[in-house]
Amino acid sequence: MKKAFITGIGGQDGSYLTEHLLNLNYEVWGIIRRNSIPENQESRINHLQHNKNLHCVYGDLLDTNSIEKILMECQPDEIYNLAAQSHVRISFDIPQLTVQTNALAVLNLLDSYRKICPNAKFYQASSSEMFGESVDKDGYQRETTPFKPVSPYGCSKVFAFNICKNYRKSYNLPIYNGILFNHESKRRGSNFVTNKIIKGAILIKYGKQKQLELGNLDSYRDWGHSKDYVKAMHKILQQDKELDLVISTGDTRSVRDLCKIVFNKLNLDYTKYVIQNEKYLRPQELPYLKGDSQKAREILNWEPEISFEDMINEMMEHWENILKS
Ligand code: NAP
Ligand code: G4F
Repeated sequence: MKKAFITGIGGQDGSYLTEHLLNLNYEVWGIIRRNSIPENQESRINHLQHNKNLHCVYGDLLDTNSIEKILMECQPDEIYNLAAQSHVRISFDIPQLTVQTNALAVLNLLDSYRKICPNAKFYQASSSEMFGESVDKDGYQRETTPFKPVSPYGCSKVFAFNICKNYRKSYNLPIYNGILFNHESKRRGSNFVTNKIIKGAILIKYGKQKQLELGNLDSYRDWGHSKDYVKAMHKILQQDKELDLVISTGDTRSVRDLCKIVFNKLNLDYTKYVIQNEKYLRPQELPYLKGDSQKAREILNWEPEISFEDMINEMMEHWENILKS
């Protein structure tokens, strides 16, 4: 039985990855922070707690002792570093904590891993936010596109990406980067734009909210489903050769398009309800993301299975059920 250690197990991806690995007969270990919001654990991970192969323990990426204790006890075959301050706009409000968590703590984790279980394979949750304002001439971002990050979050993830590559080469460690484009689900935090729009539109439909305040409606994102993307994470670690791979759908839509689609499904005209509030704008915006995941599709034999339409329907049904109950 293989053992996996997941940081960020209580997050959107951590919870779907745990389900996936338990189904593949892994023993899964993960850390939950002391101050994690219990309601998030309730909707994401608690339904798995009865599984004897799951061990959720208290730990924090900023507390190296807690990490080393768990690594020594668990002795994992695979490590998935998914923990992060993952909100881009908030990274402008708390840049230091963002860098401590997303960059420095990755360096510390790599050192602990190198000391305690260097044979384990290591997955780093890298992000399309690293590309920032960089787009290839054909309108895509891919593995060879230069990084030009435009947020403290993006900068922190570029550091983590680079230090992972540096440790891989310097110490001959099996370290892999997945460069994932945006991915969503009903478990997405409701302050990310997809879930915020869907929840807001449904509250408006049922008369519980009058307007929806958003930031920039004219940025474009390549949105996939988290369930598909955690399968890619696992496939990346099954490769013999260490890799850095882009995972994306290859389609892009604007935030405005998303508003239109969601409100139309509820027979509402979004222009009557959506207003802009400056507090949701970012000091610097990443205007456009569209990923070319050709390399991953060939090497991993992976492709997204859940369509954008089905993902939006699933998320809408989720909020409608919550509201009805
Ligand atoms: P998420 O839902 O925000 O989950 C992040 C998890 O990290 C949360 O469970 C959080 O715990 C935990 N965490 C934060 N700080 C921590 C610390 N100091 N110690 C231990 N745990 C800590 O994010 P996600 O969408 O699942 O994303 C997973 C990873 O992929 C992140 O690294 C993110 O940056 C990256 N990524 C995401 C996307 C995407 O579109 N979703 C795309 C590319 C890359 P609490 O519950 O206690 O806050
Ligand atoms: O949903 P978002 O907050 O996601 P963003 O910034 O693209 O970051 C997500 O994807 C990254 C991968 O590229 C991950 F690395 C990261 O961890 C995170 O998961 O915003 C999407 C777009 C942005 O252009 C934003 O300006 O929506 C725009 N937006 C407009 N109004 C808004 C809002 N975003 C949020 N969160 N809230 C708004 O009111």
